[in-house]
Amino acid sequence: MQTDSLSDRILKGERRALARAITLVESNRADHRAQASDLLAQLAGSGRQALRIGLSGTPGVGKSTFIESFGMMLTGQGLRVAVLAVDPSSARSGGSILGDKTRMERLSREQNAFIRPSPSQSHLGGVARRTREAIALCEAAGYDVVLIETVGVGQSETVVSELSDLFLLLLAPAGGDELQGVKRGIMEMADIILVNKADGDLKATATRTCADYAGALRLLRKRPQDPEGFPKAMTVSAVEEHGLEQAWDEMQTLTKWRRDTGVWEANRAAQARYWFDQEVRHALLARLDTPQARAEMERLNDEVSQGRLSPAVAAGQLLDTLG
Ligand SMILES: Nc1nc2c(ncn2[C@@H]2O[C@H](COP(=O)(O)OP(=O)(O)OP(=O)(O)O)[C@@H](O)[C@H]2O)c(=O)[nH]1
Ligand SMILES: [Mg+2]
Repeated sequence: MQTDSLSDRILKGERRALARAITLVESNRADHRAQASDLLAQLAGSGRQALRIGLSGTPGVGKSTFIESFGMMLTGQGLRVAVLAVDPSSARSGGSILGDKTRMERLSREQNAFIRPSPSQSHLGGVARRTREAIALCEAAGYDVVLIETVGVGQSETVVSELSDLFLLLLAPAGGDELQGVKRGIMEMADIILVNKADGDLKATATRTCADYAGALRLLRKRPQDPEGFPKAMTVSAVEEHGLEQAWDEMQTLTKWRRDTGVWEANRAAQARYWFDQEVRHALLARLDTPQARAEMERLNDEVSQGRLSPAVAAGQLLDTLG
């Protein structure tokens, strides 16, 4: 009954209902999780899809500033924009929540915007599931664009790229040898590299940096999910709001091409398979994390260390007891 009305309110696009629903999916309480599952099942048929844009970049590169400017531009065009964050390190010194609230001041007052700070979870698997469910809720609530921000610390980019239709990498203007600092794997995930802070004294450096990255991107293997000219590098200034419309044009060009060629659907299907696989793995690992399983593991550990059982036989016995 209760979740019924919540789902109606979400479908109507009520932000408070959406916020409450996200609180349910973020909760560890069993009754909340059950409500969240019901709710997601009810909303699964809404058929609404947003453009999911992943955005990554090292601390201080201007992610929050970019999201504010870019988000304002999108809402200015009449689009509804949701912002979610994936922040695997709950230890991060308040940067994400406090920083974003102040840096996204204009966007947070915007009627057509919804901003949700990162859930404070230390476990990336848990964060991934919650973010995935939060995205589904935002889509059901009728948001046109969902921006998913993550700080560039390695593994979280993979999570975000597996949740996104487009992946943007925000980089800072830098001297020649900085280019090697971007890991190849992250470069390969990017659909568009945005060299931010292309303004004032940094403009010339940003232009040079952008040309360097464009060169590096050309050396990557051509990807089947891309039309001619992608992935590409561009300069933007989040502060002066330059280059944002061009960047949005490129995103739309790429999106249209992927939709027309079936790459979009194939990518979402592959992501669904990826998350199914991840869920199975996490569920299996969770079964090892019970007092009984830990006690049995302890016992078998002794058997193995004293040479009475082989590791393979002991593992088999342990798995049998999990049932
Ligand atoms: N000159 C210039 N400065 C910028 C631009 N965008 C952001 N900055 C500045 O860079 C600093 C960091 O910006 P944020 O938007 O907080 O960066 P962030 O990537 O969100 O940082 P974290 O949340 O700590 O990871 C701030 O002082 C911004 O004013 C830009 O386009 N040009
Ligand atoms: Mg930030």
